[in-house]
Amino acid sequence: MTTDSTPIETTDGFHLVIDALKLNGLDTIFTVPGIPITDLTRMAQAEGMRVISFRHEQHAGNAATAAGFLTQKPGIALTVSAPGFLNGLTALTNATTNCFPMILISGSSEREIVDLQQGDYEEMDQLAIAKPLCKAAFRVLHAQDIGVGIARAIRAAVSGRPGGVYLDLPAKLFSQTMDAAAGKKSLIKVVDAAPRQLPAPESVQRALDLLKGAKRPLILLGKGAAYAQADADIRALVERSGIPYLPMSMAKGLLPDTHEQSASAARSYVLAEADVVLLVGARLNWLLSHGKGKTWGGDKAAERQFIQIDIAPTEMDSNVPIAAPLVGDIGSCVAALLTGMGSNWAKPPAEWTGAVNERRIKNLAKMAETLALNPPVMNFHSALNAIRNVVKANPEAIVVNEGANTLDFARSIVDMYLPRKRLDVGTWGIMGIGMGFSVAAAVVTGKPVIAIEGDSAFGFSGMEVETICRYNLPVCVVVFNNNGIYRGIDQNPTGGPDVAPTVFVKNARYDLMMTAFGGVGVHATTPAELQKALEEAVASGKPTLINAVIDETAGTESGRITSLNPSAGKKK
Ligand code: ADP
Ligand code: TPW
Ligand code: MG
Repeated sequence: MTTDSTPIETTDGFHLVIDALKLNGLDTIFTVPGIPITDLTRMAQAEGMRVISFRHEQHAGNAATAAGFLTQKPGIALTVSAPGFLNGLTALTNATTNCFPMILISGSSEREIVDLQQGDYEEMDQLAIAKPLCKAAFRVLHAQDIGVGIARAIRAAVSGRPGGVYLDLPAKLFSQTMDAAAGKKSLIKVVDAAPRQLPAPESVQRALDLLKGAKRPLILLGKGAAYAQADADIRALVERSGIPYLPMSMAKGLLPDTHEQSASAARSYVLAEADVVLLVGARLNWLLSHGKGKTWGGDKAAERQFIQIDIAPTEMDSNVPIAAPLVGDIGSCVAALLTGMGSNWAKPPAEWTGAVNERRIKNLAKMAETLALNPPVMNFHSALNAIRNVVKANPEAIVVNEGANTLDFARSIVDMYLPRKRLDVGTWGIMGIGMGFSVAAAVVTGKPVIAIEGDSAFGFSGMEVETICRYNLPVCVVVFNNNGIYRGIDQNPTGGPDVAPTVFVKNARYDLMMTAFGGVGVHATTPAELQKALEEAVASGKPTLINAVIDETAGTESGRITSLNPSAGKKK
């Protein structure tokens, strides 16, 4: 019973949002504050949440995306209305494209005014705009529905194929009040947010039969396999089957890249020659040449058969026929394959594994020779060799990587030893993930982060070095400074005063951007200087930026995806 002297305890929209997130173990928000969410960020911090404030929403969104990949919990990005929301959309869409779980929460203006287009502050029909760009989109209009809204957002983000979810929270919602006890009751603690999905026994048998009959089998691990956190079983599948495997870039480290069954150094050979390919959380999209054509051996492609493990049934046959679809979560599917294989599974013919191994050893020796060269001007190889040494000595460090040549060379040169230690441009090949991913990796794991960045790539999120300094994060950014996009040597054919579109200010000092905010800046012109600075950064955990001067003539146009660029390769 209440009397006048004991007022009913109330809660409001702000607190219900915070309580709903916390109830579901979501304890970190990546954001840029402003109307109408400034108080939400303040109150979240007051309630013990980690609130990481960025300089631009795209990077807050990217941070949430990386957090989702690393933790299997949706990363939370929070933005203001219209422009802030739009700035967050690239990350939301990128998360969805990569099948990583994240929730973009944006404040929005008054529905009544927006819908009549009466010119509200930051007026925009955000829900309609977000819908085609994400896996699911919801709007909450009443405080008592906040619990449901957040529960639905969490389930949509992490169940089935993970993805980005948009949650629209109009300004008015935050100040709505309701009885505190009823508010508490309205919240939902999501039970089993990403339920296991067991594969059908007959699908498992079909896959095993196909694998058993293979003469030249190959396992292809994708970033879905890294996300699934079924590390021990995936390793057991590779080792017990004796099948050579190829990791896609973010699957590197699921088994150490130095593993003798890794076929990375014989990639073109195994893709062209394999007769049965087992895809584990990898799509046959452009990154795998759609499963056909020259990469896959041209005419030989017609005889090849695929087994595909994926949680999304509609992924099957998306590019080429899948002979044995295995639909379910990777953990359950791999476990079922292991059970079916038993203990005396016959290893693949020695003719095949021997041929793969021979090429692997030959190519690794060739690479070692190239890496040992120390040309007078540092190039991609000699600089990456220094980083490769440091990662080898610090396998727990997380590598973030973007650029064109800087990406392609780092992917093949820097070995990874542990799962989920490599974050990069992903399915889109998007520039701008660098600092957002780095901040998230440092915040959610506490481990050292090494960001290997093309000078162009770095520019997309460079202002976030202030964020890195502000939170004193153990991030070392290495800018591969070759004076431009791909190379620094293009000329303006007219001879006019403007430089060529791919060329930047020569000999720029990116290291000074870090010292401007109190971090450590190093100008490195030799691999020895680079290695020493990186070792110190990893050991000290101090925010560091190494300006690594790279031969401006060394790169190639579009790195290794010249085939997608109509002008690539043409001599200018
Ligand atoms: P990569 O770029 O490394 O080749 P992709 O992003 O193309 O990888 O493929 C990842 C695939 O993994 C997606 O098709 C996605 O549906 C799938 N996936 C993600 N998580 C799981 C999971 N837990 N179980 C099964 N499949 C998953
Ligand atoms: C959002 C197009 C692909 S790679 C790249 C651009 C601009 C930069 C390459 O130069 P960088 O690397 O980083 O200096 P390097 O080592 O070759 O010199 N906008 C977005 N995404 C993409 N992918 C581009 C543009 C692009
Ligand atoms: Mg460059």
